[in-house]
Amino acid sequence: MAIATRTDLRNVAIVAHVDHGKTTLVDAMLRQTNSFGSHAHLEDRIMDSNDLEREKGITILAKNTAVSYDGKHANGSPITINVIDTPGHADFGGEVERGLSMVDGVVLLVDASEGPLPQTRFVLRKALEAKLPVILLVNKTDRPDARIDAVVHETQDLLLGLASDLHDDVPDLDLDGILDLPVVYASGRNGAASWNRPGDGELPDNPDLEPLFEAILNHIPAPTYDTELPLQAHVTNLDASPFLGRIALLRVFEGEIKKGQTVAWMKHDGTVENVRITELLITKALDRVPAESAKAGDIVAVAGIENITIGETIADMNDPRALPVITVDDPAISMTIGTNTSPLVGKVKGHKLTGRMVKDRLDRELIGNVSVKLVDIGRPDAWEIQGRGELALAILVENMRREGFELTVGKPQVVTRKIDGATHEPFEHLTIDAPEEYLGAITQLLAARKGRMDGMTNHGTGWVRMEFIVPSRGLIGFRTEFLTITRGTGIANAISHGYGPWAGQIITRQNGSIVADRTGVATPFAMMALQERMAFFVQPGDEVYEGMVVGENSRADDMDVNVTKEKQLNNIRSSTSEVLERMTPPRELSLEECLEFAREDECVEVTPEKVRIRKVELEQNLRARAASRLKRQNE
Ligand SMILES: Nc1nc2c(ncn2[C@@H]2O[C@H](COP(=O)(O)OP(=O)(O)OP(=O)(O)O)[C@@H](O)[C@H]2O)c(=O)[nH]1
Ligand SMILES: [Mg+2]
Repeated sequence: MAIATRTDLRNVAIVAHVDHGKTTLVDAMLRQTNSFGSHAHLEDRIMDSNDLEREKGITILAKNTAVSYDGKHANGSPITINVIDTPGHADFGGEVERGLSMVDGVVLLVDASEGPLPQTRFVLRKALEAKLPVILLVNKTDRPDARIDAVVHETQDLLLGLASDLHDDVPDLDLDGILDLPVVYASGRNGAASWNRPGDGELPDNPDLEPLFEAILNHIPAPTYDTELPLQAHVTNLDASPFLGRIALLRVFEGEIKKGQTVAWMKHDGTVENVRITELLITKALDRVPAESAKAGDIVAVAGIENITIGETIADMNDPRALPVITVDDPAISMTIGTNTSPLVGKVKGHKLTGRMVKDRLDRELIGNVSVKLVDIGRPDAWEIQGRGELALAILVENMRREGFELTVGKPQVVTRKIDGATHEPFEHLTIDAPEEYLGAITQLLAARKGRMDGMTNHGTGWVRMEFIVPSRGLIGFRTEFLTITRGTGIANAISHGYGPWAGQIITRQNGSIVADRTGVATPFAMMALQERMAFFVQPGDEVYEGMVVGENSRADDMDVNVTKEKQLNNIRSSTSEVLERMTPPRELSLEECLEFAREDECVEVTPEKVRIRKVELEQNLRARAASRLKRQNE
């Protein structure tokens, strides 16, 4: 065995809780290594390249970039740093786990004001499990509410806690090494970093990111490999290009891979197929450029292997050796996705309507997205899809909608398990930051959702941090209500807390639905008469159908109404425009809000133009009969 080191290379992932500034920091790293040339115009958060990411302002997919560093810590020859930007939102945890499988160390960002939050814990735990060295970067030191010293201590406590937790599972964990963690202070948005702690709310005393690069070069080990071993590369991510078709991102662990070479593709099912590498690409800043070969340590993309998936191995054809599979946490939330079965289906030409199209699209999602699962529920037109959280599933639906699909989407449910004969459900660890005055209301809200308080700290700033263990089910539809009771000020974050016994019935919505009792067009006259008693989701002129939910009742029960009535309701003659002026504008629900709002007997109709909530059973008579049957059963 002869071990060699790639001193010209580092592979590092940037990990953190959502919004702590990862993507913005990567911008600064790209800019300061002149990765764009002098002419290129650089937008903010350049790595958040897909439409939904830009719209929502969050990272959804882990992505890699490569910068070439030849500053003063490079000792004369440039060093390539592959940087993986990961998403911070808990629903995309699978992306982080996959990102970690490509790198030799992580930069852990922690917001100088918010401190470590649930996803910080999650990513840090994953990094420690993978025995990756950690650099702590306290970010946004410029925030006026920064509390830098306290945040460093909280992070060290978290690290210590996790390390002792992990001690049993990972016996050879290097505790001293972990606790001796380098701390860099930065304001990523200003591209400034320093080893010296700035005052709270101040910029670091150094104008560039040199200390961060220094930390990466000194604390993230250069990739090593065994010069006698054959090619072994792991598929860690997938992409597609209109010209090259499927692209697989590989981390090469041993040996060398060449363009034109025939390699062994070692599949999940245990079979091995010989394939030719028709195109080999390396990443330079934001582009992929053709290359002739790549060596152990490199992160490269290969094209031309049509059905390759994440976690598979590319190996030497004469001596194929598989790498371990990449595992991700199990899904907790499921929902059904099927063809659109509403009477308004297919109103616009060119939409994707058939079960076959839906199924093909879902199958394709499975290939690129390791954190979702597809379950056959024995229907030709609907399937169950499982994912880490509501948002992850909502994003899939949103993407399909933009691709032209019409769908019926069921209410999100939790994925239960039978453990020793008893039903268990997933729980979440929920962390809440909110002004003190809302403490009572928040505790009440969570009690109703079967949450159990697990700790409370008062920062002494008028804000409190509360921690709860709560069934994942209790968090469906939680956000809207939480924001209402805290007047938009509260911050809530949840991560998976494993499975526990079923917590019993949870009532998440107090108000009933207003349901259209016939097909037609909503009229101002009908709506005027009803608006006292409800909040509408539709406006005059909108098409409605029997069984469609058109609003929220101010009382607890459902109510069927005629919103299409044409007759004027009073003696005073008023023009339509006058009536419209006196009407309360409808509440416009986004896709996510619709999914949150829907009850068990409701589902969501999704088309590229509109999202509507509807009853699963559209016909009023059948619904009434089912309801009275249920009532009799409960008596
Ligand atoms: N005050 C301050 N704000 C910053 C700094 N860096 C980033 N921000 C802001 O923080 C917000 C989140 O930044 P992002 O870079 O998208 O954060 P992220 O960690 O990539 O977020 P996710 O990928 O969704 O987890 C943006 O509004 C940034 O403008 C900083 O150094 N100081
Ligand atoms: Mg980001």
